[in-house]
Amino acid sequence: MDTLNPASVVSDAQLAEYREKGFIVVEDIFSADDLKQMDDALNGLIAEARDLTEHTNVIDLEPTHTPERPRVRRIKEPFLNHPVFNEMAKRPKLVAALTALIGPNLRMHGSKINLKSAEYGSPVEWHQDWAFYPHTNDDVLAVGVMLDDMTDDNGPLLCIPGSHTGPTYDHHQDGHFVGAIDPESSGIDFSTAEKITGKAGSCSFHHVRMMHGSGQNTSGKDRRLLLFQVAAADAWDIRGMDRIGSWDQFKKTMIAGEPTNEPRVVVTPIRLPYPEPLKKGSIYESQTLVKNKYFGSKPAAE
Ligand SMILES: O=C(O)CCC(=O)C(=O)O
Repeated sequence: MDTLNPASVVSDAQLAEYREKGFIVVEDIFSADDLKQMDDALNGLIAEARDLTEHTNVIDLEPTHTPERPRVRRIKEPFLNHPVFNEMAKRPKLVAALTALIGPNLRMHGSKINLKSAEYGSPVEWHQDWAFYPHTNDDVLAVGVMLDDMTDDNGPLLCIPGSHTGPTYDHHQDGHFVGAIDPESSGIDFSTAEKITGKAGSCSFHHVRMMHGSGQNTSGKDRRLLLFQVAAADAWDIRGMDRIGSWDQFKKTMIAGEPTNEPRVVVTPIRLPYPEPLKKGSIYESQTLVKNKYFGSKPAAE
C-alpha cells in the first residue's frame, strides 16, 4: 500500500487542535470517484430494505419505515459487510491522518453509516462512545466520513470541546445502560457545543471520550455519515475477547501496521455498559427508552 507522510495530511495546528478540543475536520480525504463508489454501494444496501418489516443484522430501519415507503436509519458494519467500504478504510490519506492522531498500527473495531435522511432522520442523544466500548487505552476515535455535505441545518454532529479529557458520564437509567446521559443532571453547558460541518469527502475525527450527539434532520437535504471506529492496535476492548471473536478476526480488522497481543494499559475513567440495555441492536434502540431527551424530535440547529 502507498504510504503518505502523516504531516502532509494533518498539520501541526490541526494536531494541536485535536489534542485540545478532541475533534478536527480534515478536508478532501476522499475523491469524487471514491464518493461515487460509496454512493453506489450504499444505494445497493438500501435497496434491500424494500422487503423488510424489521431490523436485520445489517439494516436498521427508521421508526416510520414501511415496505411501501422504505426508510433506513443505519447500515451496520459496512467495513465488514461491503468490499467498497472495506477498501475505503485503507485509503492512504485516511491512514495517514489516523497515523498522525493515534499512531501507525490501526484496527477497525466497528463501523456504521447513519443515514439521517432529509425531513425525518433520527436524532442521536448526547453520549460518549467510551461508555459503549472502553479499551485498555484511549487512543481510539471515530472518523465521520461525510458522504453528503454536513451543514448547519441538516443535523450535523455536535461536540463539546474539551470533554474528551473530563469524566466518563453515567449512561444508565433505572439500573440499565441506555447509551445516553441525562442532560439535566450532567451539569454540561450545551451552549458550548460546536457543529461539525464540511463538504462531502471531508472527514471529522472525534476522540472516543468526546461528548457528542446530533439533532433530527428537519432540512430538505440528506446527511449520510459513514462512521469508522478506529483503535490503536494495542488498545484492547476491555469487555473481552468475545467482542473480537478470535485472533484471525482481530487480524482481519487491521487497516494498517501490525497487530499485537500486548495491550497498552493507561488509566482512564471507565464505566462499563452493564447491566445491559433492555433494548439492544443499536444506539437508536437503546436510546428509545431514555426519559429525559435533549433532542427528542427537536430540530438540530438549536
Ligand atoms: O450520526 C450522528 O450524528 C451521531 C453518530 C453517533 O454518535 C453514533 O452513532 O454513535
